[in-house]
Amino acid sequence: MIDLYTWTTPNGRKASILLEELGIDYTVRAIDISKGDQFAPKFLKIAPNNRIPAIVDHDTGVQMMESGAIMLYLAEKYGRFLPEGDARWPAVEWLMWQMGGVGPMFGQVHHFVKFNSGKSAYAEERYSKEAKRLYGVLDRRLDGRDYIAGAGRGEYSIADMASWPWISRYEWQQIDLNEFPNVRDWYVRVAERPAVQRGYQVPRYVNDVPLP
Ligand SMILES: N[C@@H](CCC(=O)N[C@@H](CS)C(=O)NCC(=O)O)C(=O)O
Repeated sequence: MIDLYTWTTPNGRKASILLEELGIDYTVRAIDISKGDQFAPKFLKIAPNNRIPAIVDHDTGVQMMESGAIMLYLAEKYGRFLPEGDARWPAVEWLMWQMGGVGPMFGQVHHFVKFNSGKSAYAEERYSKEAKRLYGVLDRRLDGRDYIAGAGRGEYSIADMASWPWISRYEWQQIDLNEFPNVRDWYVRVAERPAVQRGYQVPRYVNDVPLP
């Protein structure tokens, strides 16, 4: 049995969407980061960086922070959503692209543009420009493909599950998805998956999955 420590954020939803896709039993432990639950000493023992998501796998004794590591761990453990052979490393590559680019940069857009608008024109411009650039990179990657990684037109994988929850906040980022048609079509394709719909509402309902 796996315990998932999470909240209603893109990084949290990455893990809950994967667990829903895997169809395994797991226990949700809500860490309300708006109330400071992430700083509780008990949580710190599991997640030394004070961030969600984190998991404890009671089958193996593994406890882990960092959403990218959690996704790799679960995909490997259950043998799903990480392509085999030549397609494996591109999936890891695009997972790392999300971890190093999309997550940190979009996070700054949310901070400066959505929640602190008017405080720093420089930061708003810098991070919005970088977010748009990353949308462009993803749009080009998805040209002629249904999914980010995998052979041929692609195979749904943890690379998609990692980026999708960040793209789901396109309104916060003031992005018109119609400017990035390949991203828009992929976003809707992934949004239609029942497991994605369920995982989005963990640990609780905030809003319906946004649709362009
Ligand atoms: N690189 C980490 C980032 C995790 C992260 O930033 N989580 C946010 C929510 S999306 C958080 O816990 N924030 C709490 C805080 O800022 O104190 C991961 O991918 O797991």
